[in-house]
Amino acid sequence: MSLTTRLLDLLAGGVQSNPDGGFWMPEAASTGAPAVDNLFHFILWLSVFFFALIVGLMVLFVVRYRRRAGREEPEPSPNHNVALEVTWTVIPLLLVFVIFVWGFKVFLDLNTPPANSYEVLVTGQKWKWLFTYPNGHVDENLHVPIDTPIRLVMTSEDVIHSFYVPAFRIKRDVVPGRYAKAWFRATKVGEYQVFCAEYCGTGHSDMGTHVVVHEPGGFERWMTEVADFLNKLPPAEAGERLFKARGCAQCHTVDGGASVGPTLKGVFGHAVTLADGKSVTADEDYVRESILEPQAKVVAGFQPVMPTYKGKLKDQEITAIAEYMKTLK
Ligand code: HEC
Ligand SMILES: [Cu+2]
Repeated sequence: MSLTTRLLDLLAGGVQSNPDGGFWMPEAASTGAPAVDNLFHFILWLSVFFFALIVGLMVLFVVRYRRRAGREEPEPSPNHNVALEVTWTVIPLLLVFVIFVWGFKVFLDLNTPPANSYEVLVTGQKWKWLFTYPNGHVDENLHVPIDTPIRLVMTSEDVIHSFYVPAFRIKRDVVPGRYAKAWFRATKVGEYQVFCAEYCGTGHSDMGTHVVVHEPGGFERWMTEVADFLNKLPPAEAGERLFKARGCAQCHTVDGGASVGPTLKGVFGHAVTLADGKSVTADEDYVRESILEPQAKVVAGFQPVMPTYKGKLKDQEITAIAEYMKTLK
């Protein structure tokens, strides 16, 4: 530890970033986290110190110099004391400079990904996160290798979301029509909670998912395993995976309960009543159309809020989902 960080730690009241977290702080599992924590603790303890000093003196003076019987009126105080005024201006000014320079450095570090970062595309959408890898694999969890800089390029399909990983101390608003960027380097193998930190509608609190940090070599093994599941698994099982991974499960149950959308249990092969009063039999073509053009036939009793999956699901994937729906009797 260099002398400056030592001094800063001393200033921070000896409170350092604790990798396991504590009562106040979540776990710290990225290279950026200790810097954020140290600055936070510095500002916290500085504020505690001045709060105690100012309020303490105030209380002391109020008690000590209160009006009491038999005491003379005090002399009028001088209305100026240059030395005192310069002191209480210059010290806070210096402290604010320190906070600015320190904070700006941390801010720059948090916003400058190393040049060789591994890039993952993040899509926020009502109400899930999707992570797209360089090889085209899409996942609902963010899998990353340990000790590797990961650059996230994030955008939203609909409203403003906010990508928040407390253990990495990163939080970025994800706005439709533009790209938000963030980066981190994970330092501990494990699973870390992801939140959406911007209220984005009814399902906002369902937008939790996980960052899975793999041990060296584990990420590559995971990737080869998942990248090819469409060809390896039986279609119905692949369909089940897609159903969960692509966020269908956010709006559809498979156990008979209605949610934002109708349950998909017992739909396939049966008659469906549409909002315009007509009735259709749910076959492969109907499922395909429901996925690609959800508004073409709207199920009676539901709002037409399903997003289209045109360009997002391949034919083989849609077939797999239809096969999966056949198993939901
Ligand atoms: C934002 C919520 C939402 C998401 C996400 C969603 N759906 Fe839907 N879905 C709906 C709603 C609402 C309806 C009913 C209205 C309509 O037909 O458009 C519906 C209707 C359907 C139907 C017709 C059901 C029936 O009873 O006839 C199918 C099939 C379907 N969705 C499949 C899917 C699949 C597969 C996915 C994932 C790739 C998916 N949905 C994702 C909301 C959603
Ligand atoms: Cu959200």
